[in-house]
Amino acid sequence: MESMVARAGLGDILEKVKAGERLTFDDGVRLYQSNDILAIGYMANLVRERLNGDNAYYIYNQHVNYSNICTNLCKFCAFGKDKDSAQAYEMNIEQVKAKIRERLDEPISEVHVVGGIHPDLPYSYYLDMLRGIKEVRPEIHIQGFTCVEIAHLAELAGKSVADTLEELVAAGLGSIPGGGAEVFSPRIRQITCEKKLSGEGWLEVAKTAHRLGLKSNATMLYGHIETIEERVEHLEMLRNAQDETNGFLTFIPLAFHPKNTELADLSKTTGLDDLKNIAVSRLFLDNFPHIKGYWVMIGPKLAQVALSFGADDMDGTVKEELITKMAGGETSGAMADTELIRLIREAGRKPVLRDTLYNVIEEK
Ligand code: V47
Repeated sequence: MESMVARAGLGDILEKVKAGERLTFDDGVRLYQSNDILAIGYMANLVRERLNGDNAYYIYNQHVNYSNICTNLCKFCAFGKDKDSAQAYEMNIEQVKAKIRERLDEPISEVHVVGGIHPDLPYSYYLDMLRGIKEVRPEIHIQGFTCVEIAHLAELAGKSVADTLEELVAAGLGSIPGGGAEVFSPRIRQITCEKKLSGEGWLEVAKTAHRLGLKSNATMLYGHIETIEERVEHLEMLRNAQDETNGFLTFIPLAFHPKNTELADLSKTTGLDDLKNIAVSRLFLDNFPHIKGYWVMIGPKLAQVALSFGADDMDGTVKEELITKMAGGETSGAMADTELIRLIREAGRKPVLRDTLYNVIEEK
């Protein structure tokens, strides 16, 4: 394998990886430029096994998308709708509670709660939603509201991000999912999501949460109009933030799905680019404990292969995910825990049922 990496012209990077040395911006660019996926994957797997051994994590979870009404209307998103759209919806608190009640007989440990930037739901709605979920299922961990939503809630509340987060935590918030990061580059944001919180703003919310002791995830939406340099810059900004606060748990590369978006003329991502994003992020983000191969976005088959290319987590049972589904995702929906276990075992890894914070619930 090592001679293969050398033949791919990546021998110097392999030396750094073996020595546990940090990769530079240029190393990141070279990795993305190479199509030698086995060489890149071999190196990413070294890091994956150093950090997580043979463990492949999954979670018993549920998604609740409380509303698709959004004022940002990003060009890459098929989920967000204008308030006046015929497809717009919003759940009231009782409807959210009913969603949680529907699945009380399943061993769900986490609910992933995200929506859009709603123009007129009051701040109290969000606090009541958290309290309502906890009323129905007190022990559930609520991973909710992207950094973009948190910044919006702070504005609604007329409070600082820190004070707002403290109130959300008191109402039941457990941690923050990784959405809304997209690509931090101002060029990309200007073209695709002009109204959205800036990259710096996103990072500031995440770091504020970390300083309060909250954990969060991070994502990158790849496969649209971003350059390789913009990808590496995004990863570098995350790595720097993690050096400061050490509050990120997982990085999730998100494969762009073009259908029903304003970028619908672009192609879907390829398997090679999906695996490369997993592997390069594993190599570059040396201070992130976990990399997720999110089966909803890359499909269960590739998510299984990703377990040998840097990923150590597959996400979970999910069910009723709408963001990918609206953008033409073919595999969104539910996955049985038994199927996740089968995929992991067949990949030669050890299935580990985790909670949101990566405490082990059961080794299978
Ligand atoms: O913020 C929007 C992205 C994100 C599209 O933290 C799209 O564990 C692909 O962040 N094609 C939401 N992606 C999903 C997300 C997530 C999912 C699962 C687990 C976690 C976690 C986070 O999806 C959005 C946006 O970046 N997105 N539109 C699209 N057409």
